[in-house]
Amino acid sequence: MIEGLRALFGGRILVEVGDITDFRGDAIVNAANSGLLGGGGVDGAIHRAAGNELLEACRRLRAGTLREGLPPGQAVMTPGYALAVKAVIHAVGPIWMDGKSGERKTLRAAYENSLAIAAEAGFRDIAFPAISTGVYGYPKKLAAVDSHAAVLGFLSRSALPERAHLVFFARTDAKIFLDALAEAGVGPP
Ligand code: AR6
Repeated sequence: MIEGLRALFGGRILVEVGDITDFRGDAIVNAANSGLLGGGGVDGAIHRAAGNELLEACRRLRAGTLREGLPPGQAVMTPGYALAVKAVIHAVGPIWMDGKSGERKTLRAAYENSLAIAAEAGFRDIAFPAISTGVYGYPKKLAAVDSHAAVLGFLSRSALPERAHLVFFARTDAKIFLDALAEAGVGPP
């Protein structure tokens, strides 16, 4: 079950808590790595819930158009297979180094390129995990400001997707997100 916590930007950005593999809508975004062949965290959960066909689809991408893998900041779509969504949009976030290695630009690109794929596909509801804030070590408060800016910017320019659902696995992470926006003065208190 995914629980709604807060609606921002007239209900087009929704802050939610739960397991993203439970999402019902058009697509979920995967916080993947460049290899695209699965991993831990949300990537592992998505592959487990989607079934082996997802891994096979990723293998085909690697054997075809993505022989070198998917560079950080980019995104690619596969079907959702056993998930309750039409598609999985695999996005590669930055590995946090020192904050001076283009991480912020790369994180924004990962969100924007995912949204562009969703818009092109005509999707209305798309769910994101907090890309790069797990194993990849991106500071959560900074990720809040950067991901929100990217999503808000894109939705301001595009009617699709209608809604971006930001799904946090931990309630404490959703709170960090909302507090960071309030602190930065970019969201409601
Ligand atoms: N639903 C929603 N969010 C989740 C779920 C879930 N089921 N499981 C974890 N999260 P991470 P990254 C949250 O580490 O930092 C993988 O091995 C988690 O609490 O999954 O982008 C990939 O293969 C955290 O807030 O992704 C890559 O190698 C967020 O998802 C690497 O990790 C992201 O944590 C990517 O690292």
